[in-house]
Amino acid sequence: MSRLIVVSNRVSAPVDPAAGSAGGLAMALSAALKTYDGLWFGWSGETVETFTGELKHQDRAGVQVALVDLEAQDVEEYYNGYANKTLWPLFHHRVDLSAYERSYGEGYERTNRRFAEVLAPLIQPDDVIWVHDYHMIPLARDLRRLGVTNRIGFFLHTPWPARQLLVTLPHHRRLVESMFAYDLVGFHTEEWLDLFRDYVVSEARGELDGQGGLECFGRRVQTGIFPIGIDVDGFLKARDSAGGVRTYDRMAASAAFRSMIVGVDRLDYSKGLEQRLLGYEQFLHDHAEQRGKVFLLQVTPISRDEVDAYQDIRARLDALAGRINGEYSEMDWQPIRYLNRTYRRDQLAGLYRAARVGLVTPLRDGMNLVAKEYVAAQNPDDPGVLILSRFAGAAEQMGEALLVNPFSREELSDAIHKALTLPLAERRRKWEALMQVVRDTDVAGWRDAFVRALKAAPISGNNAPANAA
Ligand code: GDG
Repeated sequence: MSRLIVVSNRVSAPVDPAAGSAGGLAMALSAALKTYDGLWFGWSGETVETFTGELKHQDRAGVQVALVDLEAQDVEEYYNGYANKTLWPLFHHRVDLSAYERSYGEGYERTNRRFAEVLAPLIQPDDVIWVHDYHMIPLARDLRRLGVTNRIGFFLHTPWPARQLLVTLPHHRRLVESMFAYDLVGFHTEEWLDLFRDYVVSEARGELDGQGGLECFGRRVQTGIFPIGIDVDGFLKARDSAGGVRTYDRMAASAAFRSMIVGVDRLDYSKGLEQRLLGYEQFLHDHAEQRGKVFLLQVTPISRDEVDAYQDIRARLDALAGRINGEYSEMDWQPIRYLNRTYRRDQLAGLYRAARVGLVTPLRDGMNLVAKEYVAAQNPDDPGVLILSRFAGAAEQMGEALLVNPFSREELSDAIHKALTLPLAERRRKWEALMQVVRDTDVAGWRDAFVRALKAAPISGNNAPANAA
């Protein structure tokens, strides 16, 4: 049996899986690595004066992990720079926020080369390599340059941007060309794959081969759609655990005679948090009869605080939540509870269950797992209603949610009102259809489908493994 090597910028294999704090993706990849006797490789999160390439090997509950430290300059240019200031905003259609500096591009290339140089000696002839996300797009090209001929797959967790926006990136062609060093490139949705194809065909003059493959730059790459999901059984267990039930009880008591609306998002401009608060404000304005009867609980852990754009949006959200609360609060009621902190997974599950409405309104999102978690946590006899942005990848599968355009505060207001007043029979019908989707697309199925497709991908001449049949 061939080994699986997972590569991602940060390695999230939990030290103590029983603690239940690791997300579904971390658990699913860890389980696969145990089955396939594999290895998880990435940045340690530590910085050093001078890059040495020295590997730190760890055994995390049976999962082998190999970590490498980066130089401060690498972190600044590759991680904070090119990955989070250039590609992340661009891939989320925020060209206005996408900052490009030559040093970022150089740092990105250099750091990926370093990752490749450290990883290559660990690779054995039969290994299958699975690279994750926008931090490491050129990695396969750099591994090929070092003579690695194994099967290498890439999965993008974010959206792929429209061609007209991607061309604003200096050296966009080089970035896309590097994706043709993979054997398989996967996206969450048909829409992201279509946009990728559009670039390849219209900008780079490539061709579709009619079998899910694309030919361009003298190479061929297989493509596929792999919608990610959650660990449904694990999440239900968390919901029904002592911590999950305690949180549910606490929140149900806190929401007595009131309906709770819940939002859970990293503090990120792609999540549409400002627009969400404005939509909720519009709802309070449009439906005076609902004031005092609902509240919005918004859990928003701080993320990427080193990047200016994140500090800006944080300040704007603080001001907005404060303004709305100042304007609408009563002595015994506050319309928004805005929390910049994280909770354990079992607490989140209990929280979702106690919420009458799940408000998931990103402006653009690769998939969005909160939508699936909210659905999974509901009580089948009395389920809440999911309001979902049509611009989340999840909307491609979750058409039974109340789909909204998050840029329209009136539409958000109408959807909140509809969700709060939807009859029980209709809530149940919607929930059953959505829960089926959540079950049909769980994270283990996603992982297995990708690995299967990678092993089955036709090998392009240049990449052919020495031992290919
Ligand atoms: C990227 C793509 C794609 C949030 N707050 C807490 C907490 N969370 C957990 C949620 C959920 C996860 O973080 C967030 O996942 P999302 O999918 O919503 O969003 P991103 O972080 O942007 O993820 C996205 C995903 O990759 C997978 O491919 O779906 O489109 O952007 O699981 O529950 N978890 C805990 N405490 C918190 O306070 N424990």
